[in-house]
Amino acid sequence: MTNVITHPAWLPAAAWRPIGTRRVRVDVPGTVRDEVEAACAAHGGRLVTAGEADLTLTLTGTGHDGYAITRDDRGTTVTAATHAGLVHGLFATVRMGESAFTPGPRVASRPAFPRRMLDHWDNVDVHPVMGQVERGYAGGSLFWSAGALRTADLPRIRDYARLLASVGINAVALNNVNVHATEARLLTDRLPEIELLAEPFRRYGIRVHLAVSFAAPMLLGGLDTADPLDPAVRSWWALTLGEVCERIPDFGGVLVKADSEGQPGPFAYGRTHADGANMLAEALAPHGATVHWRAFVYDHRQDWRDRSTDRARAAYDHFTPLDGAFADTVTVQVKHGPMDFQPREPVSPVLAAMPRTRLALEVQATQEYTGQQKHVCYLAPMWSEILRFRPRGDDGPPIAGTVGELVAVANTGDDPFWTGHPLAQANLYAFGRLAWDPSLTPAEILDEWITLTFDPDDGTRAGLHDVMDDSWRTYESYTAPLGVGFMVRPGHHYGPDVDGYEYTPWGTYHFADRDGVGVDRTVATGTGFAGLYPYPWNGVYESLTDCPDELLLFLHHVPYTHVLRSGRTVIQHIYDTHFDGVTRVEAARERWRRLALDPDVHARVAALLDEQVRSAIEWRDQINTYFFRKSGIGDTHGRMIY
Ligand code: GCW
Repeated sequence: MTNVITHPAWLPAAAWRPIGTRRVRVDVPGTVRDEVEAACAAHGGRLVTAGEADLTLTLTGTGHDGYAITRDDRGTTVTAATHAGLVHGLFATVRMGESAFTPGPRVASRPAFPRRMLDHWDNVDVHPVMGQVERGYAGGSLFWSAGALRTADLPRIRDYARLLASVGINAVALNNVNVHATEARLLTDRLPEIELLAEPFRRYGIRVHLAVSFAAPMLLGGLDTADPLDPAVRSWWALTLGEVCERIPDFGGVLVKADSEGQPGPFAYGRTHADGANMLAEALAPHGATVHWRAFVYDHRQDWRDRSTDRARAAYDHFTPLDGAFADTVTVQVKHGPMDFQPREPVSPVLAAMPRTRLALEVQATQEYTGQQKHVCYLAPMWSEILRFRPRGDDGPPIAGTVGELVAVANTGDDPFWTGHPLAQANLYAFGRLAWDPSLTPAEILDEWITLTFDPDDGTRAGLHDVMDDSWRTYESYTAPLGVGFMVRPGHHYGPDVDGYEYTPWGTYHFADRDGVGVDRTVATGTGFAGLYPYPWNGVYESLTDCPDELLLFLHHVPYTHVLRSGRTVIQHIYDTHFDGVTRVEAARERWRRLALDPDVHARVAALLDEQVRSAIEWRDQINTYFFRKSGIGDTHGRMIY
């Protein structure tokens, strides 16, 4: 059945009115002209081929995918060197609204990162545990349903591509990095499905990428090895990927999760991850396609009794010795934190330790650990903090100047609101905008999104900011404290379970006992993780007094009576933030009730806020009770702890 998207997110028809009511000239055929033609048909304007125009869109010169907009008495002109640049210039004009047509200073913009990529974790088959989309909280896949391509829904995929292009995204990986048997075949006999999917994305300047299994030569090619140095394996990849690139000339390349959580990889053959990645790069480079190789490699079968292994070190230990060994067309894709997309982690030390490797920063728009699109959690403040972090201190470059690309795990699906929680659309929007321009502030991006999506009056705008601006810190305040992470229910990862992962093989421990809590990752007495950072952060993180409060338990094991930089004890901080977090969610719910918005959006968010309040109370009570029982120390304010 074709699922109709009833809420077109931040590109409602009304947003096109300023363009669609005017005379517009587009000098090149293709998507830009089609968009303008549709806008004019809807709003009464005219697409002209010559003569006077209020708006002219034209290709000129050579270079990057940026654009320039000039506005004077004679009209507005958008210029770009590439068709993709003109698409971005068109959407920038939409964002500007009427002001695009009043004389003003020239606007010139180019993307900070040449590749701005979204990784879908979509399966072709319904996976028995993970479902259609791994960690998907927005309904089913936009691309596949129960084993089959959603061919009838290609128009919706086109709408989706348009939405992504409107925020500057230019690359999409279509399938899950955990590649199961059916999905492995997207490379070979199911390749026609990728050909079909590539078309709507191509229209908007977005290249498609595929997640592939490292064992594909065995799974698909009948070989008895996947050893990256074996000539038969190499030629299988060269032939297979050559065929893919022939059928899809703008194929972006492959994405690989290897030697991680059960996925096959080069370790089985005593080879390095550079050997594996370079083999694929060699096959793809002649066709202008690339390799994304994930650094998320760790031992997920760790003995919890083993205190010498620290999962937070794993990516660093595996990858930094290979700096300089990767081919030019390999991008090593690094999760933002050393563990796994927790609401609060230090920035991964890998990002500062591989200067001779092209790196991508990977963030998680899908809210696996941040409320699963049931809780309001606007993530731009987190991402912005990461991008602004300076691993070498104030004199060194920020992460935004250290990595070459930005990647987000997608939060979209066939839900009528695209993202399950309607307000989670802002995360997708913000990811694209930050990847284009990391100097934008989270509040200004949110403001853009609010304007485009709701066209609100001042009160509604302020209300949306109240509910969303600080929602990530609110989420942090009622979940695992002070950067210790996890404490979620094992498996699905929703809701609290303080000891859920404590005695498991996953390497995610908090070590709480009657005396204290936290992971000693110091060089002096712990796992040495703090020493993986350059100066000054190695010293800051090593020091119990200098370590930022929000990361204290990520880096140190301390008594409950330890006094934080804030002046509060750890135990009192836990109680205070958990009570406060619930109060803030309740206030957000009240604020929301008073907002006048589209009734469908209002009702959906209102229902989700009820769930968020319920869940926040559950978090508060389990965390507070757990630490009260462990420590025996009461709340100085005498509030109810069970
Ligand atoms: O956070 C974990 C998720 C897995 C995911 C993995 C990864 C795709 O729980 O579902 O697998 O990260 O990033 O590879």
